[in-house]
Amino acid sequence: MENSVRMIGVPVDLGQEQRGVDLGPGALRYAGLAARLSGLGYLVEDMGNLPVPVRDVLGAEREQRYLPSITAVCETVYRAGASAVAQGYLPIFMGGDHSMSVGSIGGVTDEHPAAVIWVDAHADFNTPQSTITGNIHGMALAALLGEGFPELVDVGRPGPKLHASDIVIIGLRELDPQERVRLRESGIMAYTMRDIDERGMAAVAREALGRLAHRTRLHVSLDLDGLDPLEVPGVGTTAPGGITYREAQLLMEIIADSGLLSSMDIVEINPILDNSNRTAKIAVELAASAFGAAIL
Ligand code: 4U7
Ligand code: MN
Ligand code: MN
Ligand code: MN
Repeated sequence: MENSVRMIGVPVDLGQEQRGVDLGPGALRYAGLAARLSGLGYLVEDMGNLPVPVRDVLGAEREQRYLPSITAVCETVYRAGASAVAQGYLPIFMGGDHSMSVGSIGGVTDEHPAAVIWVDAHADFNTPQSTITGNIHGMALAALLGEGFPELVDVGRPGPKLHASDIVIIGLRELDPQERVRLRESGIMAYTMRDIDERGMAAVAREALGRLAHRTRLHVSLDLDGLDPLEVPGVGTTAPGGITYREAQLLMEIIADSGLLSSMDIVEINPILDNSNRTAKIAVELAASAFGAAIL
């Protein structure tokens, strides 16, 4: 894969209610993401943050759950992702909440398809009909498959951006009732915490990559709430019993071995809830492993 990384900040907090995820890009910068990746031999370019409207001035959109602004942000993210890939960069999208992945994954698949490993406690597979909270960060994966708000489905280019067979979810442990039915019917492969407990992360990671072997490019969408909240306190939507730090490292190390990593999201870090930026520091270590930092 390419040797140049482009960091793209997306300080969006409109996909959910909790304040603070908009500070994620800064937290990742302060935790040393650029230096860590340069130390691995990558040329790292930080393009700064994309423009995102501040929630406090969007009063009128509140009852629409900020759909117009989220759509506009995702259009911008899409273009940034598509140009990064076209220019030969490996983009790292620094969220922000998970709604931004509608733009990032759309953008990186603009020219060539990619497989996606979605690391998350949740499936983010709700539609406006199935959701309980109404929060759009819980609808991102559904939109990428062509379901839900048409504005989100059509970000960047019309229609679905992924097939069910292009995706695996790892770390799943919390689904809403209708979302669960939808996910089962979708054919998406999801490795739950039970699978990780029973089989171990190495087996899960290798099988996941095997299922995605029909693609030559791999996007990792890392929602930090996939990890156990005891290890990463700086996330808004916590679910107990998550992936341990070492399991997450092992997953990233096995991903690095595949040589297929072509882009990455790091989302849902909430520095306001964190403990001395621990969550961003862990995210930097996980990104480093995904980009090939080996222990020995
Ligand atoms: B995240 C939830 F109800 N399912 O839809 C919803 F539990 O990007 C959570 O994975 C969604 O953090 C979590 O609001 C979205 C809820
Ligand atoms: Mn998520
Ligand atoms: Mn989540
Ligand atoms: Mn979350």
